[in-house]
Amino acid sequence: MEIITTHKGTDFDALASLVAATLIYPDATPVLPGNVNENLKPFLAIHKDLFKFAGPGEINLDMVDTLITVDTHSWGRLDSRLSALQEKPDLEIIAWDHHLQGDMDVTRAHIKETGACVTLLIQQIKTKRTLITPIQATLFLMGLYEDTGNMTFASTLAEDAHAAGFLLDRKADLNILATFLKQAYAKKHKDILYDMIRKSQTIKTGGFSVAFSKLDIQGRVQNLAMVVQMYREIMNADAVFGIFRDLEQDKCMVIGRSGVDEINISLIMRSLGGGGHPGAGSALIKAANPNVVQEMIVELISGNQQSSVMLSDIMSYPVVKVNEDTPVEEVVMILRELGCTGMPVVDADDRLAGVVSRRDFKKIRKSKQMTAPVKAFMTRNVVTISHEKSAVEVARLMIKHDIGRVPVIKDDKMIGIITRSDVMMYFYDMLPD
Ligand SMILES: [Mn+2]
Repeated sequence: MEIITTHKGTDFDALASLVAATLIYPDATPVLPGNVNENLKPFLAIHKDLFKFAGPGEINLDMVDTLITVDTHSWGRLDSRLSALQEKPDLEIIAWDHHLQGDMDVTRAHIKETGACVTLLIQQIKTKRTLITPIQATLFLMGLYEDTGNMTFASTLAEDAHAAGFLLDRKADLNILATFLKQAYAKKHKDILYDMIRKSQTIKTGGFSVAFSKLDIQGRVQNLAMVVQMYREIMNADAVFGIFRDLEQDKCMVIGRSGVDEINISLIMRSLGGGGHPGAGSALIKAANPNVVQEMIVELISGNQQSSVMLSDIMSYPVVKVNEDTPVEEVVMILRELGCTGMPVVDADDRLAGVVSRRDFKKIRKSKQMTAPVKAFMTRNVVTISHEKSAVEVARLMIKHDIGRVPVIKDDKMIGIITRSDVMMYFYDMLPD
């Protein structure tokens, strides 16, 4: 006998993957865990007859020879009534998962870090040309939207968007989708969100703004991750962390979201004993003080920054510069030869005195001004940046001052210059090795 199951606290991605797997393995029995996510209940209440799920208690485990698991491949995340399967030595395990971590001894793995797990199954359905109904397409799209935050989470891949396009082609109903996905926000979530904003604290680290909110919560609150996602959108920070302390159980739930590559939530959460994706993840820490948890995260982020790219790695050097006494006509010639629009000007001690660009020479009216020293025409208030700063900070300076060239300063000396194309190369990951 073959069974398909997914993780407890089943969310839309897990449910969608479970149903999608029944199309790929028509002979297998889908087993829905006893404990499902709160926002799934109204959907299941209406659609129950459509999907013939078995309960974990109804399965005779002695008969099971193949376990197909979706959206998880960790024994601890399955309904505990299935845990005896762990003892079966010749159990065949097929896993479809978008989490890389898992402790199952998998026979056949379909594991890839996509935004939603259901994407992996949809790809298979697409290849096999399996027919799907509009209702199935709607459910699959709900899973896809929920796990990718409507395609906005950094973990979203092109594959997820292709899968969404396929489902819309198969008549997924966006009205139904909006109805059921919206239910995720109950009054409790709204209260938590308000509380998070009220207690929010933004910290600057490594050129990034990171918002933290620490709250005490009572009992189990489902869908905290979506609240944290809304919190990120409102705070407009590069990364956010919600630290939720359950006083009764003496544990902290940490949920993180990041919109920048440099802050990898998966790495941070793994250091805290949890897991996730680069853009989203969580960890459950026993007997922890929320302030200490926050300090740990700040330390992990600043640690990450050190290993990331420094300005000195992306800047252009050596810098072509001129002395402030150089005649204008000579500077004009140098600029023309190099094909650049401007360059830095230094004093006799090789300290940055200003910058000059072709624009500055528009002020020239008389021909004898061409022999005047360049210092008469250069711009003296130069925006510079310290060599320890990040690429994000230099990009912000360029936007703020509308400049395309920022000298990099170390110990009072100019060691290089950052241009727009240097920054572009960095952001689009085109750095030479
Ligand atoms: Mn998932």
